[in-house]
Amino acid sequence: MSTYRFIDGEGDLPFAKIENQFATAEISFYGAHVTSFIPQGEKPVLWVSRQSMYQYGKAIRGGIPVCWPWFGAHPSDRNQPSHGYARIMAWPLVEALDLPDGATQLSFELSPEALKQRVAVPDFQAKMTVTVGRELEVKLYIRNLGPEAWSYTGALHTYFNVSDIRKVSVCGLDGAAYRDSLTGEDKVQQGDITFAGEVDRIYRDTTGACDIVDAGWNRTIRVAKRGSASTVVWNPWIEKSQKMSDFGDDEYLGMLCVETANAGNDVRRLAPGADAELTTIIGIA
Ligand code: TA6
Repeated sequence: MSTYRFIDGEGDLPFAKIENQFATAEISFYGAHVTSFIPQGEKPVLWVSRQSMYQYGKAIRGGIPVCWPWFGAHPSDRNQPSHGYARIMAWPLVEALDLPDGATQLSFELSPEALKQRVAVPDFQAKMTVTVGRELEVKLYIRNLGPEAWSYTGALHTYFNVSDIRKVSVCGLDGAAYRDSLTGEDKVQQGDITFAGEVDRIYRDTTGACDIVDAGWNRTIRVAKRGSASTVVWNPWIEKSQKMSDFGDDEYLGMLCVETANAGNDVRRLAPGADAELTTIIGIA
């Protein structure tokens, strides 16, 4: 029996549901968006807002939105959507595998023609591969099929489920330089990251794993990565939560974003024919 099946989920969007010996998971074809990862015997690892919308044109609020081909605001066109188009477009399934080790692997590809209708981009291949096993591995693979070099930014903008953000710390970024997106200032991280207000930071030259230590649930989530030299940490806290219609006023308490990114000065530039990956590997430590 296969470890995956396809259903019409929230908002009648097509979803893949995965259940194997290691975990359960859910992936929306809309955005190639992982919305759930629950290792056997564990609490959900990913967070999704109770107020999330599931409709074309609006990103699902939570899980792992794919931000590409830019992170944040478009560099020159204010009319373009925040965090690019990948998370608000359909990604057809191209492969579904039950792997020999018992894990499940699904792959999705974005249509270059569909993206070109929205923004000027060269020929490219964009493939999302999600592997659900003891860990969750999510890989964005990009290949430049155009005749010119091409630069992009992006992120796997992961929302993690936590007991109470006030009891959580992020370890592994001590000493890292970061841009504070709230003030525009450049600073250096002193010790572990803790939370007593809105935090929105892009940590530079960070290629290693970091740990989300949740004292409330006595759980540590490890976030490892490949193809990323920047890490974004975000909690909107009270005021910003109240401003987002797809985010409950008090939901900031139960979530934290630790994003595997190509953001800030971590711009990826591909020569013609070159390729790159942006991969996050998530597990319970
Ligand atoms: O990754 C942090 C961030 O860039 C924040 O500044 C905030 O805007 C967040 O992403 C969510 O952005 P969104 O467009 O999904 O509301």
